[in-house]
Amino acid sequence: MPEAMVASRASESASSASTQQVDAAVVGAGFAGLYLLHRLRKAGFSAVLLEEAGDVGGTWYWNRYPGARCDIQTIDYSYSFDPELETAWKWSEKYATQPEILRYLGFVADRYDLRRDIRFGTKVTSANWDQAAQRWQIATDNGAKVSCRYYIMATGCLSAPKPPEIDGVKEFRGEVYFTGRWPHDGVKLAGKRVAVIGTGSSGIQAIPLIAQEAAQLTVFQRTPNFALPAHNGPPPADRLAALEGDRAAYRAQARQSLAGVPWPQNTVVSWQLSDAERRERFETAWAAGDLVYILTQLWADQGVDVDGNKIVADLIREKIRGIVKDPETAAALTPHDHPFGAKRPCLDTNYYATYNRPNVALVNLRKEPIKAITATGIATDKRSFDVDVIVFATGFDAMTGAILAVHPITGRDGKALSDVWAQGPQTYLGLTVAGFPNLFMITGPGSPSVLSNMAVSIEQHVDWVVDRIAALRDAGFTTMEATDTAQAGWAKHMADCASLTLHRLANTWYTGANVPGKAQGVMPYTGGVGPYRSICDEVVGRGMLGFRLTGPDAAEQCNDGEVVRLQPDVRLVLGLLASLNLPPIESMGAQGARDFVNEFNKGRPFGRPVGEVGDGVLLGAEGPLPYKLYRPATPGPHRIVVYFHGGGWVLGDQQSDDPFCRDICRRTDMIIVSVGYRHAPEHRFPAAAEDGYAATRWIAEHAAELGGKPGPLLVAGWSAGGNIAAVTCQLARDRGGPEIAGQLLICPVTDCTFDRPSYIDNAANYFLTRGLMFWFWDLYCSPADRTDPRVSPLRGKLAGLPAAFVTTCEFDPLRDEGIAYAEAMAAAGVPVEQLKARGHFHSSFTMVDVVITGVAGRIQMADALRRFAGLPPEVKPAPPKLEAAAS
Ligand code: NA7
Repeated sequence: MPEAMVASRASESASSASTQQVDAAVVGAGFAGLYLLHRLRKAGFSAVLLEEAGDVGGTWYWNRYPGARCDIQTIDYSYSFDPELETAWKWSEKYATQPEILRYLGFVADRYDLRRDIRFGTKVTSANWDQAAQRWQIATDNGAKVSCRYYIMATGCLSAPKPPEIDGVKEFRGEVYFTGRWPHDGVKLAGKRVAVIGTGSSGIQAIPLIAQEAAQLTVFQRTPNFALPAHNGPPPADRLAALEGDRAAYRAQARQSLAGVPWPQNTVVSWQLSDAERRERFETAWAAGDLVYILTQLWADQGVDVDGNKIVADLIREKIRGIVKDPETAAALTPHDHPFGAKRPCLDTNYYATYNRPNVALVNLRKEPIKAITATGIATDKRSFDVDVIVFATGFDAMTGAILAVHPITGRDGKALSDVWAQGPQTYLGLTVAGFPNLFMITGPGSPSVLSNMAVSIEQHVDWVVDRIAALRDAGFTTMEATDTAQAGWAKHMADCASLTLHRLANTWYTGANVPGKAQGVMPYTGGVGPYRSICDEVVGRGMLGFRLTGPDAAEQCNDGEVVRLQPDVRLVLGLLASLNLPPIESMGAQGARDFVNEFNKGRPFGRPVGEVGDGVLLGAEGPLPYKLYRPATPGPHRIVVYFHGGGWVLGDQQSDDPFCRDICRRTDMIIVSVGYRHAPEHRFPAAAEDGYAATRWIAEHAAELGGKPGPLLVAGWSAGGNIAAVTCQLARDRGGPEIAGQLLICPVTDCTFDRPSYIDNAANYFLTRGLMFWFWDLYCSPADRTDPRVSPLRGKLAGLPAAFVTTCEFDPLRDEGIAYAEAMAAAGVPVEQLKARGHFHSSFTMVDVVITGVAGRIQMADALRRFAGLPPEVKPAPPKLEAAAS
């Protein structure tokens, strides 16, 4: 008998004595739970939804404090699964209030007749995986137990309020309220002295309204937060027109966007804009009253680069100072300890202006921490405040609390989820956990969740989960469980994504920092909604990669592996290149390929400003060669790095690696001279090698004229340029100078054999292909010459070379010859450091400001150059060190 039939019969007779048998049990009747129930039913599953509250609504059921609203525009914060539902409901405001959102969710529950399968007032007290039955057994505090095949947590991310962690709350004789558990019939504050503790989104929304009603309001602030005016009103006409003009396209764009709201991706970086242009963009964003807009539409580097972020943060600070009249209060309200957006920014209505009211005071807890709550109020270490009411707006045990705090969950072999997550949440895709078959989380830790428009993320998760379990059922499988490999791979990918954005630089509930003793780490997925969706789809496309599927009627299936091994931004770049369907570069002919590269380079971000960029001509092996010189903004003279560009001895020129030269110039505080050496096929081997050496000699001889410090040079190069740099060092040693203090070789060509594993593993899919390398070699060097150390330096004498830093990338055909060269030099007694960059491809480090995850590597390279020159490392705050690739 199908489980659905058993279930419907069982649910009719559900009583505390019997067990309700269903295919799926869902916990939580908020946005996620309601849509789940609808989708499960439509897919033919029997389901029950267990909800502690007395009605639907989830977070919108509990958070009834004054001023509670959504902070994503409500037309975006809505279901999109049913076009008829969309047109059946009209939002009255740009940011709907809690009562209106609650009405909407009630409307949805009625429209799809969901309440008949919801057990309200029912708290789950335990959930255990029953290995023999291959089912979850669930106990509740009200009514029948539940036995289900699939157990799905739709518990939300911010539903377990955090205890106040302040002594003496029980002593207080006045009224105490928590914003997250606000009384349904409201609270009368008129004529009362009120204290609010906490200035996150809840506090910031509630404070202006409480101030209007209370006789006196004292706000206790630990950390000031960035808040922007919501400019609430009716839904903006332009957004509404965009939605109604083409609803399907609007929603589709939201699903592919980074934050789940259909704004285009910004490509202009801050230093491409003048001060006036930046201010204009900022004022537009300030007036727009939209968090996602200001977080994504100003300039592309604001969320990923501290310098780009500081510009917007400073402009907001200026606004705060402009609104708050008392300078001391303004200073206390101004955030300084985190980048804008790294902690959840808030949307407000008259928040800062509220502090100009005579009945409002701010207590800066950084200057006078709370000592205790007393019978009559709050005592700091300096003063006592007598109050009638204390409002705790102190937040939640976010993301994990919502799942762990609900009840004990025990998986396979009696493993408790709380133990498995003791050091922080471990998940695969944020949806599943190894060791917990058929357990799913909607917007769990490891998914974009709170960094996205929840409505969009929820629909994607629910669709993915329900589609998967329906497909399993149809294929005869009964269980699905993430593998340890897949889960560990996801943790690595999460960490890679976290190094992309600035979220890691703030102590927030995103990282668990708001709960004493909680394991720390960025919990939501920072790689974006669109990329996340494509990864989930890829898991399916690759045969449920990373899942073990079992069932009595089917042979076990497990395609084990890690779904993303590339760095997140490298994955995006390669995806974009693949989508362009370009013909192979080697099919374009030398001139065609050069034109293509020039055109391609026009689309990349400009390099960052340096002190000066100039052009000149030097003497190469057989005549003049152009060069480009990058000078730091600091007073000279500076050490000089001779740089050789990439391009397979065929493509590129002295300015084709412009952003990289600027980056290294800024980070090393050295002059970079990028040499325009001769190219094949017009000038074949050994033209490039001899030019490299001759140019280095010329630069050494003219160092003072170039503004350089006397003393040894440094050489650097990427790809074929790395080859020329390596060869130059050998020639300089053998031909009596010039003196070279160190060599930086980035993905260098070092040898003429093509059968190392990296040439085979990375032959086709990572932009620099084996075919392209063959073509470069053919144009530059005849087979008979290829073992000459001037093109295969690995075959030369290696003792006595300058100290080296060798960078290789995991997904690069040249990886293994770079490593071989580093190892061979080290064996010959040369001081060598290696960076084996995991998840990177051949162009990762020269795609400055595109491959953001390359920053850490570029810092390491710049530090190496400075070390070779006897200078201390660069002083900027460094992101975490790049980890070596597993061999
Ligand atoms: P948040 O954003 O976590 O804010 C909580 C606030 O309470 C924050 O200002 C905290 O300061 C403060 N806090 C927490 N504990 C204490 C103690 N013990 N003493 C003093 N101050 C304290 O929660 P919200 O409810 O406002 O918002 C949650 C999310 O809901 C929001 O981001 C939106 O996504 C919707 P801290 O910053 O930790 O120093």
